[in-house]
Amino acid sequence: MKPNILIVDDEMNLARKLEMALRHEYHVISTHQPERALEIFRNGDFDLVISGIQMPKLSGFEILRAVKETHPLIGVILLTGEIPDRAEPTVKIPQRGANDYLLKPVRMRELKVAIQSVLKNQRQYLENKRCFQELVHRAYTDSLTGLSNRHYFESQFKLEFERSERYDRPLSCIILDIDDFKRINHAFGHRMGDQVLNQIGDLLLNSFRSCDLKCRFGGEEFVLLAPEADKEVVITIAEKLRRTISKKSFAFMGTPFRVAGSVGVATCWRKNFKSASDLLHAAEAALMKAKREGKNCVRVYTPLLLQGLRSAGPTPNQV
Ligand code: GH3
Ligand code: MG
Ligand code: MG
Repeated sequence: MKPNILIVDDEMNLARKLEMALRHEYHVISTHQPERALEIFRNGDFDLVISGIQMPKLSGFEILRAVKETHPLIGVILLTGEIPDRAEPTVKIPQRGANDYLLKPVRMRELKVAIQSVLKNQRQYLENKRCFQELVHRAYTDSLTGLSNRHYFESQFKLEFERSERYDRPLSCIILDIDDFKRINHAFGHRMGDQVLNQIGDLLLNSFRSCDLKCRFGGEEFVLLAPEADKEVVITIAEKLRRTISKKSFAFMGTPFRVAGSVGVATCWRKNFKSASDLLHAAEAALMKAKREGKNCVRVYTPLLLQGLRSAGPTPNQV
C-alpha cells in the first residue's frame, strides 16, 4: 500500500510541483492554504506531512506542533526558504520535533531520500514496538492456555493485595486443581491432557469477570484472583467454577469423558493476612482440605484449618 503524504506550502506552484513529482510512489494531497492543512490532516490517514515554515495564517511550526501533539509517530519534514541565522535550521528544527528539514529550492532527489528515510524509521519504530509488545505478552502468558502465567500473577497479586489493604476492600483467591489428572494423561495420552488444560483455560477466560486475574499456576493448577469479592461472593464463584468444570464434556476419539476439580478459597479482609503469600498459602490449605475430603468440592479457608494442617504436616509452601 502506498503511504499517504500531505504537502502544505503557500507557494501554490511548489505545492503542486511536489505533488506531481511524488504521486507515482505515494498517495499525495497538497494544499497551498496552510489554514486548511490541519482540517485536511484530521480527515485523512496520513503517514507523513511535508510543510513550508514561513507561511501566512499558520506557520509550519504550528502545523508541526499540532500534528505531533495528536500523532507523535507521524513524520514531519519542513521546508525552509530563508536562514535568518545560519545556526537556526540545524538547531531549532530538530529541537521542535521535525523529523527532517530541507532548504528551498527543494531538490527532488534530496526530498525523496528524506521521505524514504523518515518512513523507514517510522516502520522500524512500529515494528520494534510490535516486537516488544509481543515479547511482553509472551513473558506474561502461559502458552498452552493463553491465561496469565505465574510470573505475571505474582507481580499483580502483590499489587492487588496492597490495594485491598490500602482501601480496606476484600480480595479473594481461588485455587483450582484438576482431580486425578494423571489418570487422564494415562488413559488418553499427554496430548489429550494438554487439550483438557487448554479447554479449561478457555472456560476460565470466558466464564469469569474480566477484572478477575486468571492464571495457570503450573501443571493442572489454576489460580483466580477476585478483587472486591467477599467470602460469600467468592464461594458462589468457586462453586460455579467447580460445577461448570464437572459438567463440561470432553471427548477422546469419539469417547466422551468428564473431569472434575477441587477448589480452595481464601478471602483477605480487614488485615486478616499479613502478605499476599499468606493469602495464597491459605487458599492452598483450603484446596488440600478439599482434596482430603473427597475432591470435586469447594473448601473455604478458616484460621482453624491452618492450625489443623500444621499439626498434620508440612503444607506445599513449607518444603
Ligand atoms: P490430585 O487429584 O491429587 O490432584 O491428583 P493429580 O493426578 O491431578 O495430581 P498430581 O499432582 O499427582 O499429578 C499432576 C499431573 O499433571 C502429573 C503431570 O504429568 C500432569 N501435568 C502437569 N502439567 C501438565 C501439562 O502441561 N500437560 C499435561 N498433559 N499434563 C500435565
Ligand atoms: Mg490434580
Ligand atoms: Mg496439582
